[in-house]
Amino acid sequence: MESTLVLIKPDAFGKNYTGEIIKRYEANDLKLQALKLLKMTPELASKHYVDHIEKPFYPSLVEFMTSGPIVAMVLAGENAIGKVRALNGATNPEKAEAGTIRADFAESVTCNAVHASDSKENAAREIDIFFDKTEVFA
Ligand code: IDP
Ligand code: MG
Repeated sequence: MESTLVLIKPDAFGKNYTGEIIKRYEANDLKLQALKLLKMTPELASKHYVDHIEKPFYPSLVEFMTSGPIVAMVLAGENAIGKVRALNGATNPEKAEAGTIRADFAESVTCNAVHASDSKENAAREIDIFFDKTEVFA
């Protein structure tokens, strides 16, 4: 069993897509192990997006990610990391496969509805950023 960290970003949360997005994960045999609503701070963003700090889009990414509440969750299941990224679709919604979450709900390459961990190492690191051990029900 694998676990992954998913964020529903401020654009999707603000448009009431949270329930529909979680429904898609659950319908694909992914199990919620943790769930919370929070506001990302610039400090939290710099930890979560540590690999992107030097990128030209980083300031606009932080502005967006701190613009409203987000939903953080841990999802578990067989091949959870790859499965969630496939359900989410490509980073740029214009390139996202039909039927994926980003194709259906994302606005732009920055405001793209969801985040998901991209490796086991990053999943463990990101879960630790958002959740205390006592908040994860494995
Ligand atoms: P991912 O979320 O699909 O893993 P990453 O390359 O890790 O994509 O980028 C992190 C986030 O940064 C993206 O989800 C998106 O919100 C934003 N982002 C990525 N590339 C660009 C870009 O070229 N322009 C603007 N924002 C971007
Ligand atoms: Mg990424």
